[in-house]
Amino acid sequence: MLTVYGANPSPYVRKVLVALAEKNLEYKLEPLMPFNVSDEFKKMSPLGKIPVLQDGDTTLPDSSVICAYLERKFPEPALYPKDPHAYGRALWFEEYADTAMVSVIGPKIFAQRIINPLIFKKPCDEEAVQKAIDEELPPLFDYLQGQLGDGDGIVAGRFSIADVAIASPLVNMQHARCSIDAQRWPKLAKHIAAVHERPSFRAAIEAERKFFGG
Ligand SMILES: N[C@@H](CCC(=O)N[C@@H](CS)C(=O)NCC(=O)O)C(=O)O
Repeated sequence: MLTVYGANPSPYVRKVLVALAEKNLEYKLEPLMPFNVSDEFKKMSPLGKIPVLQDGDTTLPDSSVICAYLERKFPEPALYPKDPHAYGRALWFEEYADTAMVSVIGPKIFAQRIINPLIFKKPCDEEAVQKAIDEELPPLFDYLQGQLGDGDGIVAGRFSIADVAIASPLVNMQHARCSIDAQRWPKLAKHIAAVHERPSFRAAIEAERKFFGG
């Protein structure tokens, strides 16, 4: 049995759960919040971060590492393009989402509006949130919209890990009552809505409603 350690609303945990679902793999989610983690957990995840995957004797932290491992061990259905050019681009979009997108949407929007009040009982700095929405999101979305062609995915028109990674933090953005302005970024809004409609994302989002008590 594959076991994932983590919390549903993490964009990185969600990326792994969606990849598992896309590959029709069964798994168990061991709930773990990444605050004041135990020394025991740090043996699995030396940086103290979630997600971690356990597969028999194999224990791996980091969502990108886990997704690459799953692809190698369970190649079909493929989440990474075979063609070297497309493969490189898929890795680039995964990195773009994990770093540039999460660094704005995670701490500056989702943590402010949801995690602070819900978990830390701290108020949201709405001015800082609005500044991130007005100044930091638009260049990220401009770039993605410019990269989208036709088809089901941002890379070579086929759904891939790139779409999973990009769409994942955008779920956090929605939880934080912020959506992609479809007038300004119509192609991106349409693409993300379609990705979020996939059974893999729907199941993840449904599990998160339970996490938030919805
Ligand atoms: N590169 C890592 C990042 C994981 C990460 O930063 N996870 C956050 C939760 S969303 C975490 O565990 N933060 C706790 C910490 O930084 O101590 C991945 O892709 O899995």
